[in-house]
Amino acid sequence: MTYLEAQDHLAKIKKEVVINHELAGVTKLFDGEKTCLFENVKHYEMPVISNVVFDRKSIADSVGVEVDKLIDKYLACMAEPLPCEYSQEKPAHKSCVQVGDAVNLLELPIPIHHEKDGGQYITAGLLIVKDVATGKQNVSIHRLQVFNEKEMGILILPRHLWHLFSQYEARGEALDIAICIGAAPALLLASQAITPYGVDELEIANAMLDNQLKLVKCETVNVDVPEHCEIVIEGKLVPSVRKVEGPFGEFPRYYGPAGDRPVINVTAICRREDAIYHTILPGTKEHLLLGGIAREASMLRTIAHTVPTVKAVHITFGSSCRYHAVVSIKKEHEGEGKNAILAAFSNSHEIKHVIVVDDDIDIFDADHVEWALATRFQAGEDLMLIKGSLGSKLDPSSDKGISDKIGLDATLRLDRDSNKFQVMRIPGLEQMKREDYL
Ligand code: FMN
Repeated sequence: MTYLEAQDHLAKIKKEVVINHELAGVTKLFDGEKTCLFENVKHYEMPVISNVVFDRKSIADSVGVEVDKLIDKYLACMAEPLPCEYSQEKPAHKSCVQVGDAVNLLELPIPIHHEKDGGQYITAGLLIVKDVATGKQNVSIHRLQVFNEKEMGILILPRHLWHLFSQYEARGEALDIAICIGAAPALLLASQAITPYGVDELEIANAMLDNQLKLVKCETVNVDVPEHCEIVIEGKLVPSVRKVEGPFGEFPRYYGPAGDRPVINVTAICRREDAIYHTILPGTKEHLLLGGIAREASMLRTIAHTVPTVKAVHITFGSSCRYHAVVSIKKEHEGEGKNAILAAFSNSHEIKHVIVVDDDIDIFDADHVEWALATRFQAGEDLMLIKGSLGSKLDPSSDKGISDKIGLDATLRLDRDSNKFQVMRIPGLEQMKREDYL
């Protein structure tokens, strides 16, 4: 809070706000600009916070680096995670504990965000599970629909949580889970890391936080959670039970459909006395950037295996931080632009359009990228079209996820006529300042 206020990044919403739709609307008004602290939520004592991180700088600041070093730091921490120690202190989130019959999710200010959402959704919970065979934990964020006081539905795409849950389900056993709401941004970012199964994302977060992350044990489940968070919901992912969850307004700004989904039975709710409830409004910069930065890091690493001179990757907001990648390379061999495109596609099935440019182009400036396309790209030579591969099922233009993809190589040929591509320049412009002429 102190940081946000010092940076003038905090909008304190004093007016009474209704939890359904109105809270989402105000969050949207400040999307990309400010964190919203809702101090007066109708029918609830607990304040709500949204847009906790809202641009690249706020994320970089949260892990103590400059924006242009964020991906490097993330990759370094993924390469060398740091095991966490247990805290010896009683954590603040254990000052109010509900167990058994006392558990009541409906007391928390959990919003309905969009018009056709199936109900109230928890969207900013770090879902932690422990693989008891290795002691390593897995952390991920999932949309969680509140069904009643003690039950939630969960969407689990086939990644690491699904991998562990399906083993328990095959044995007819429930999987212990904990959901942490109101944890530090570094933990949210670490939860999105694209790693092999078995890498503990809390250890990545600990590396990002310079070994300051301590854990505490849960009350009713065998899971360790961060010492500092506002609310911890404990529960069991039950085997062989499915209930209808959804629809839900998702990151591409369309609704994900309703379907039969696994169910969590809540066994405890622990919270700070003065807890603040964090919600992530789907499709906002906060939502998109958390996934986008993780994908940029992963794609940079993959492309570097085949094009070592890759400089940076930008997965754009316009593509919901999922579908379009702009890649800059320092081309040293003819054909590397197309190899970078192939590597980008191999990195993520969600990627649909890739543009590769030379390293004199600012890939975070859409006009600059378009200029490269306009003046360095010829479709007959530089366009790669791939038909009928797997894309994102949430892209409504795909056929149940089957999608065409294109790669655009807008790098200059190495044997070009350098006179034709001489970029015009005004001598001395770099040193000139407007104020000196006013
Ligand atoms: N992944 C899902 O499978 N289901 C979801 O409902 C879901 N919702 C998300 C909501 C937000 C706000 C964010 C940032 C991500 C969401 N994700 C969801 C993505 C996963 O959290 C992410 O891919 C994570 O890295 C998966 O971790 P795992 O591979 O360790 O299972």
